[in-house]
Amino acid sequence: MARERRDARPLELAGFYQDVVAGLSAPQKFLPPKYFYDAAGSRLFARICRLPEYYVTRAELELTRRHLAAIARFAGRGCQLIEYGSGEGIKSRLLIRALRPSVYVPIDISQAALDAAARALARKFPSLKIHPVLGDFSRPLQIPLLKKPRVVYFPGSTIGNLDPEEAHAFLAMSRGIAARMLVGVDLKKDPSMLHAAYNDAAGVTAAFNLNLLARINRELGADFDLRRWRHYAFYNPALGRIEMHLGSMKAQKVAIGEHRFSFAAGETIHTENSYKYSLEGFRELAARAGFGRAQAWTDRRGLFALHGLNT
Ligand code: AVJ
Repeated sequence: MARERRDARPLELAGFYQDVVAGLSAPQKFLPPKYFYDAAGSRLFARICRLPEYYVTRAELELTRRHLAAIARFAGRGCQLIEYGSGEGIKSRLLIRALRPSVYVPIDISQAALDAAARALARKFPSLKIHPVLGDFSRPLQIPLLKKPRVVYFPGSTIGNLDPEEAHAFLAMSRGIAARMLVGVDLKKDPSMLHAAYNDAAGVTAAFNLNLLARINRELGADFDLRRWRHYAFYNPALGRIEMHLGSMKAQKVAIGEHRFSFAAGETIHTENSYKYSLEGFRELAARAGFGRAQAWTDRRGLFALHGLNT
């Protein structure tokens, strides 16, 4: 017998609430980074992509333009293109123009972003079949499998949010639906350059990080006092990742629904990991996930890589 849900909250909100309570109940408190992207967070992320310190977006766009013909040859014309986190869709347009896929499946956690992107692409490419799917890569999804070859496109170094075991599982799962993958991966580099990219002078990344607490206040009725929290991001060279945290500037308590959470002065909530891989390191990860042949394209400065994985 199905247990009735007592609250009238939509399922999505219930999931958010449960994830927040679970994360803040762990010894090292954490929040899942997928919740950054409400309307305000998505706008802040779009601003991050334009920051002088945040080389990631420009480097990936440059390498995509530079190697577009080779990338299209790798993917194969007329393929089914499945894209995770389609977002603003500038790279998607480039890729679609070059690949001429017969079917395009954009996947995004934001219904608004998905609708806007699908509408814009339908106007640009009237003969392209578009099947948008609402969801995120952290859970298995119902993806319509309509045509071969199928290519999974996972740009933006979103895979960097996963730890290596999760990334391995995601690659292995994707191999089950597509023989080929195009994965954007941020490269290891000078730690001070990484540090600057996540500690921009204009404070946009700090606002992006803090918006997660504002969102919990807005949607879950919590009482985080944003003046008592500070953005804290650093490169952890042993683990090869940027870590973003929110630091509690004094001992304080926060109420969320029936729950009360205590924070010591200087305690942090870990909000995001952003893993960086050497070309070799990512190739090894892909090989362990069952991709036999691999090639990679990089931007001129060697900051970012697009890996073409083939089974
Ligand atoms: C969207 C996950 C690729 O890790 O660089 C940007 C998110 N966080 N600045 C990244 C992010 C802080 C971004 N990804």
